[in-house]
Amino acid sequence: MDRKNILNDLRSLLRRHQLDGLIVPHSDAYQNEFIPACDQRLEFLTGFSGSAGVAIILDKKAVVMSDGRYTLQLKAQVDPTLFTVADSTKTSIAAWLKDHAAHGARIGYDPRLHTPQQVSQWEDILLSLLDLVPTETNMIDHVWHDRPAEPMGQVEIFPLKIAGLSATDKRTQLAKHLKEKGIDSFVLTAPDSVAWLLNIRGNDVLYNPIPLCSAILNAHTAQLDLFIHAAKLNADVRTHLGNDVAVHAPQDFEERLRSLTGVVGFDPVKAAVSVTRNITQAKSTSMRDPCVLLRACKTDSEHEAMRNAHKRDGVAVTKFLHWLKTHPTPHSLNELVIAEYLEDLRRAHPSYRGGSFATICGWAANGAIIHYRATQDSYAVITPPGLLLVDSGGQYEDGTTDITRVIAIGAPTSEMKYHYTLVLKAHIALSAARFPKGTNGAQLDAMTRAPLWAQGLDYAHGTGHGVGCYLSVHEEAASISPRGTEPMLPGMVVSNEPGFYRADHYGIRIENLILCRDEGRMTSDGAALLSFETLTRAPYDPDLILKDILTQDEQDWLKAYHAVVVRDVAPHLTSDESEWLMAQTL
Ligand SMILES: [Mn+2]
Repeated sequence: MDRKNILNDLRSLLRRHQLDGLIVPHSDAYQNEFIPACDQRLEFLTGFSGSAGVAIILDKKAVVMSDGRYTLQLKAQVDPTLFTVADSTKTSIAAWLKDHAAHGARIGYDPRLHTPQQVSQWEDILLSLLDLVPTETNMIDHVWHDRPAEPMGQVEIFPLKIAGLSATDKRTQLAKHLKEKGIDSFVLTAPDSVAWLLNIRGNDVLYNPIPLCSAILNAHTAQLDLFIHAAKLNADVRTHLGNDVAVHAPQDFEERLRSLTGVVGFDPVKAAVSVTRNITQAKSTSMRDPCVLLRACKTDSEHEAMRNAHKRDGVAVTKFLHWLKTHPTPHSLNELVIAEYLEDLRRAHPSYRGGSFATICGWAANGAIIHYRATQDSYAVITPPGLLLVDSGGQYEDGTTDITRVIAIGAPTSEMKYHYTLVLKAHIALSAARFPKGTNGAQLDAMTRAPLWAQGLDYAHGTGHGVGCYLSVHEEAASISPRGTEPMLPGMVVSNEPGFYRADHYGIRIENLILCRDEGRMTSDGAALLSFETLTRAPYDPDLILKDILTQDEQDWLKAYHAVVVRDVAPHLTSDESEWLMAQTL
């Protein structure tokens, strides 16, 4: 594939459409985290395969920009004779256009791929300088002759015994909630929201069991228009969807939007500009996707399902840790081989459906790169002594997992142990926290960081994100981060993943998933007291723990956690593995 010819073709196409430039984002029409091959337009055009970024094509110049994580990858993948590269944390689409596009230039963009929030940011800066032109069709698709077909993964029913709430009940509840807010219908553009609402799962993209689709819920009738390729639905799924769900082709979505009347809600972070542009008769109003909070507070049966999935995942991870810690020749291993071994262990269980994201397996200095990913072209061989960081997760038919463990291979230094133990203290602080209802993510984040802050240490990422139940591994729930303004509520499942990174040396992150629960008693001020139940089941590396700097309470927590791991995991291990696991406690 000759990128120079593609770029020439694209530029002549733009000229024919009276456009002086084009914005090409990484995102797809659903703002998905993981996007199908047919929507990898940025990579097709530029060669850059990172998970975030944008290209801007002008007649004589072109740029590809992404954030600091991808500086090296941009240089390696992008042909410098065709594109310059830029750091999107230092410039922006609008700033770059302001500097490089001619005054009055007509710059095209596909309104299906950008949110109103993004476009209004450009307009704030560029409104009087140039013309931002939404294109009728996607310009890249016209020059992408061997573009892969859209995925047609079969939709599956998500069983009621796991969901705990029927799709009819969910729709009724949601419709009532919308009606109370004066909304006549709501446009759901996030596939994970539609999947949750209809108790269905799909097979269209890697790592996330969503069916690519969108929907419009009528708040008065609780009926739903579902826009999805009919080929994805078998007779059982059709029956499951029932008479209150009308199935339409995805290409009918925009026409249906144009026919809506009354007040129509949409989420400005998730819906595309094309959605708001097509709400022509109705009054559109922006609000948060109402599925988000309902989905975040999981049902009792989802909790039970997730507990079971985590026990299974714990067996795979514990077997993995045993293999790694007792490996006779660790120097024969590398990051890719290790990640594959873990994947094989998970795949051994029939309920496993695949990873929940691309495993981060980082040896030594690579562990300090927070979003590190080994590739066939670039990976490290294990050269003990040192630390290995493995952040991975699985999709099981009844739950999603996400776990990080750090493993010492060879003798760790006292500095490594000190840093590991401080991160462990932070991790235990959140696991063992009790707090009144109303406490938000930022407050919990500060509680978690306190043991690190006390020693002048910190980490440059959030402490926890929501996790779906056999859905997205990065789901909105009370985000435990300095920006987390939302209160933690009973039923939410979030990650607990503090870390410490010594650049060029090693990275430490310890991650479990935790479930927020109501303790059934009140604080002295009459607020419900909440706490967490840990779902993840896998030991920590005792070679990295300095017992002396743990308090008695922290040691007790560790003992109790380890006992639970042994109870749930040991029965599924070989006798060697089981003996090894028993010896992992302090
Ligand atoms: Mn995580």
